[in-house]
Amino acid sequence: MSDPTPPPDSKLTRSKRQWAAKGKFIAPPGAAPERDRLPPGQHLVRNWPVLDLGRQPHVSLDRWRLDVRGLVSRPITLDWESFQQLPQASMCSDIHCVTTWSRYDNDWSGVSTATLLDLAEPRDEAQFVMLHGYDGYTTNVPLRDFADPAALIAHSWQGQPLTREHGGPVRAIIPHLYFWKSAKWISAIEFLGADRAGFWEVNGYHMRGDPWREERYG
Ligand SMILES: Nc1nc2c(c(=O)[nH]1)N[C@H]1C(S)=C(S)[C@@H](COP(=O)(O)O)O[C@H]1N2
Ligand SMILES: [Mo]
Repeated sequence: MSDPTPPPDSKLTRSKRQWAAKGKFIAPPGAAPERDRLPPGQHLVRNWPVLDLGRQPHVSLDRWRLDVRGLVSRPITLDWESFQQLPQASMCSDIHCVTTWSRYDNDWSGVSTATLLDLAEPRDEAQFVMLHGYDGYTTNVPLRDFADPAALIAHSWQGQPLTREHGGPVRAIIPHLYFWKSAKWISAIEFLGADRAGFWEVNGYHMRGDPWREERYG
């Protein structure tokens, strides 16, 4: 039988002593325990699954445009250069897909939705947003959720340009709602006075999609 107690100066003992000194594995004050991070009915994955309608459009940067239209005072069409010249933001957030997988710690960079709201100035009647993708996909979100400080129109993930399968060159990220609300290959942001169902919403999915309330189906 081997001795269960490592000698006091072994490598293991030393590293454990260092962990204790640094408080390793002890959550910093104010940090949420892990169970408060995974919404009900979700399980954690380390990979990043690809989900779409089976069509992954090729959108070259010179042809890429983003329209901001509908109930706004200043409709705008951004090309790649003008999009890159807007103030850039980075945000780390978790993905929660309605098919029950969640993926933690995704570093996104792009343009904050707040920046686009400042530019386009939605009118008072605007209460909802329809996001359109180059593949013909649509998804609706309340304006309040679109305007969330963590929401952005992202061109990068973990410091690298978004791959085409994950919605590159640019996709929406609205991290506090189920991931089907985060339109890939985004082509237009349309402001609406009344809610209108997008692709999955017409097919029975929830109009808002809050994972913490399990708003999976409408
Ligand atoms: N344009 C577009 N955006 C889309 C979809 C799509 O089919 N087309 N699928 C949605 C769904 S159901 C999910 S779960 C996420 C998947 O994103 P991912 O493939 O990067 O994981 O994209 C969402 N955005
Ligand atoms: Mo999804």
